[in-house]
Amino acid sequence: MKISALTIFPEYFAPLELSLIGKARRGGLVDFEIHDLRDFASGVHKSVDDTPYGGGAGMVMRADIWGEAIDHLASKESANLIDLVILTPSGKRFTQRDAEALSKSENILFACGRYEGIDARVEEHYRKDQRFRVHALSLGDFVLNGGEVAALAMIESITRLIPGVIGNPDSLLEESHVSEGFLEYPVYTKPPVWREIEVPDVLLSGNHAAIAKWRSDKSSESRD
Ligand code: JCQ
Repeated sequence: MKISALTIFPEYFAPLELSLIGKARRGGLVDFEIHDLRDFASGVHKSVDDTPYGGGAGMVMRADIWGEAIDHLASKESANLIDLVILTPSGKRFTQRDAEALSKSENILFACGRYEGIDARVEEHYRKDQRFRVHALSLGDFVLNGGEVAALAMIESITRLIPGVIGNPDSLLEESHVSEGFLEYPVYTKPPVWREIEVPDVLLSGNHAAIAKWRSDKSSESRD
């Protein structure tokens, strides 16, 4: 799988070298290419934004620069289909289901916007382009300064589902319930009493059927 990102802050993606994801990359299970959008800007100032039509505060990222960048990156790819992910607070909420679907993609391109967003014609244009499957996605109902942190979170959730990235695939099987609307259950380890708080008796009972039932009951309890 090849994952690319277009951003004006490539340094945000440094953590992809770390931990399990870094190991997956070094092992050839996933390939990352981080590109600076500013490389596709012209003029002395290399400006990527301009004032919004209709007025209002802030700046909007220019469609022509995004178009040049996306076309250039796509022209170098061999995949027939590129999953173009546009990070935006107004997008569809990203879930474990989306992570599972995208973990089967051959080629994903994350478009990380800044300022008040990307000119809406970029999404419209690539939705009509047969080479792309466009996903406008959000991490949640809050505003970030840019799409980079949202992209990093999605990249982590997608890459850990690639076969071979996680050493013990049993842990993936157990958490597959997460995508079916179940929450995980509370977990404990030694010592059995900590600051006067005891581990639930059932977990020390050795009764595996009772433990499974307790965990299932706890899993469906909501936290909010
Ligand atoms: C992503 N949840 C929040 C901010 C506009 C592309 O348009 C915009 C993108 C951003 C950055 O993304 C987020 C976000 N998921 O804020 C404004």
